[in-house]
Amino acid sequence: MSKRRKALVAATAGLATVSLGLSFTSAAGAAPEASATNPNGLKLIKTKTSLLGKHYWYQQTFKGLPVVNGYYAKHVAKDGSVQVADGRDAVPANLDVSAKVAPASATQSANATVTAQAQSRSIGPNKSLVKKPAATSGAAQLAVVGGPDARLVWNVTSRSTEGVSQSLVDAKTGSVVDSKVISDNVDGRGSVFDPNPVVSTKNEKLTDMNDKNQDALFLAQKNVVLRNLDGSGKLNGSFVNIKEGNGGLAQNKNNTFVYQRANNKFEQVMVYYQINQAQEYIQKLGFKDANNESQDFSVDTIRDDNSFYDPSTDMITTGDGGVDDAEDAEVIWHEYGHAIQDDIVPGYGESEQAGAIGEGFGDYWAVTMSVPVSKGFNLPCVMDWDATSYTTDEPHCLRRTDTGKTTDDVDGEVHDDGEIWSNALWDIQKGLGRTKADKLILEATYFYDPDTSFAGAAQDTVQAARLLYGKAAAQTVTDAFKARKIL
Ligand SMILES: [Ca+2]
Ligand SMILES: [Ca+2]
Ligand SMILES: [Ca+2]
Ligand SMILES: [Ca+2]
Ligand SMILES: [Zn+2]
Repeated sequence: MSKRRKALVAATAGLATVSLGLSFTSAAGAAPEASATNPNGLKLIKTKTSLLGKHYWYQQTFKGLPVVNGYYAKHVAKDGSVQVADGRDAVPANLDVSAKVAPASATQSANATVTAQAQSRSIGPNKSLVKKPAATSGAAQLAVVGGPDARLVWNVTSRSTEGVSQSLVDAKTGSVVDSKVISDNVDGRGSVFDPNPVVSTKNEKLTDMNDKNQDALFLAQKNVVLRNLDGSGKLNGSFVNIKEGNGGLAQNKNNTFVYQRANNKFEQVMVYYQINQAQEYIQKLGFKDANNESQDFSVDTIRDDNSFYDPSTDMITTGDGGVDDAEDAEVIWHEYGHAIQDDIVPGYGESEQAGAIGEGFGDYWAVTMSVPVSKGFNLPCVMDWDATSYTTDEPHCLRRTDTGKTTDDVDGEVHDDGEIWSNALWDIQKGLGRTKADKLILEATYFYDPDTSFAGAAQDTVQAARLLYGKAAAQTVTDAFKARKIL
């Protein structure tokens, strides 16, 4: 999070016509700790100590109200010499500080502005279909704006999909005079499994032990940078919003989120990190509108050994049955696969085969996301860690992308039949490499019908391969689908 700084303003600016409400009561350079030496209307808000001295930061106030962005700092060197940075804005001495507009209505106007701005900047052809960014009210605070347009305002902090916004609402007229996003995308720190402890330690013997901390699992954790956070101190950012979490939301004002797996907040960090990885990868492939939004998550909030994507609320929920689902990135990525498809094809999955393609794509997406971090270990095995709770065979896999199933094996259950589809996609990756495969598979998705069939979606995929990479690539894709008896 960066604080906006303005250029230093000369203390005498505008003094001819307006009063700063200041009177220096003693010579500059006197002991700064004594408030009597400072101009009136300053409130000490922070004292910092550096190698060379002390730094006193003051908020400018007017009739007891903060002056927006008005600051005053005193830097006192070890030898006692004082440097002043005066960022105060002039305020007319007769400015009336009684509000005419109620804080609730100021908040409402501010939120409407923030929502409209976020909406106008959101990307994608379906933006009218996606959920509106919701600005939620913070506390409105009465404040004063100085300078040539001095006025009394309500200072409203709102949150939207763009992060944290500050709006200034004229407290006399109710008009929004300024609204801007004040949070930056910041990096935080976290600790995760990547993709899961079975794969990263190549150990099929690990067990859940009812979510207990274990040395072997602690050693499987990896320190990572959490990118694109909005700086609010929560796991909320450009591509992920941890909206609900069992036991409360992870929060840290320094954006440091290091937990062990017995702490439910560990799963929240997993979701944040692994979804951000996925969306960054998608954008690197060139797709700027494949679920390019802050995807909502509800983490560990159901007791089932299950996770799901709910298209009606555009929310992914992960359960904590067996191994907490969100301790395995492949569960997270599988569900994100559904969110990607639902974002690209409104109403996706309206037929059994479309549903199977959805499951197969989710599994494939989990596997392809695992490729760079799995060092080749059991790549086609889906959810190696989560599956330790309910499988005895090693390797532990919920499903695989190399079962060899064909359409002869269709049984009408979407997850089972998804293995036919995921096997084809995996073969495409083996034939063309990860980047080309993922690019053409995502590209093809834009052409899917909501009720598409294996054959229909396969034809879209062949076509995407041909247009992106030519005849030979299209043939590789065709062969992959023929091997599954899809084409
Ligand atoms: Ca856990
Ligand atoms: Ca979404
Ligand atoms: Ca589980
Ligand atoms: Ca795996
Ligand atoms: Zn699924």
